[in-house]
Amino acid sequence: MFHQGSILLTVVVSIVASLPDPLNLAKLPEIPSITKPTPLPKTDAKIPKAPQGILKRIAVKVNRPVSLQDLERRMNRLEAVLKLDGMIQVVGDKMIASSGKEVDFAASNSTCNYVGGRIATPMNEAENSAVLEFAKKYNRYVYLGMREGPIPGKFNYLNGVPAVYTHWRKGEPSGRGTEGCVEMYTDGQWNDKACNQQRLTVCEL
Ligand SMILES: [Ca+2]
Repeated sequence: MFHQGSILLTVVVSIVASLPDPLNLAKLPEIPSITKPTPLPKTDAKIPKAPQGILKRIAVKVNRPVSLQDLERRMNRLEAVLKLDGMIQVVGDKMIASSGKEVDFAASNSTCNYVGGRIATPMNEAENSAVLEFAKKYNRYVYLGMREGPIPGKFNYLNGVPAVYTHWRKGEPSGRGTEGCVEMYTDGQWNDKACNQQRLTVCEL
């Protein structure tokens, strides 16, 4: 029995050995040895020196020199995105924006100064409308960049110059020296008001 099995095994092994190699293993090419990749050329080397750091940083990013026109185009696109989202209002050369926070007049003014602007100070109807957009968006009153001067009921810009444009609600200003700040209602009209209330911060930049 063992003898017959041994013969059978030998026959099977012989047949398998005589079959063609289905994978053609003997002819597979040698696996090339792994070598370090060729380093990419340094992009900095192709870019001429930019006049300012910001231009250079963008140039490296887009891999070509950047002109002031390119920079302006990029900024216009950013501005458009912010407008689209209602994050900013642009009127004339002013950009109006809000922190969305309610604080008193001093804190509101400080916040605006901190970001390089000042508390919103509408100088005409268009600017008033731009500030109003934020009053409506947040449904909150807004302090404006004016204070009552030495004459009761007469309001000045923060540099002391008398306000040239006003949009008082009928009967305002009413404080006669007791309401030193100006707030905008959610219909765009103004009211003189104490400076320690919590009002929406809206800045112009
Ligand atoms: Ca009042």
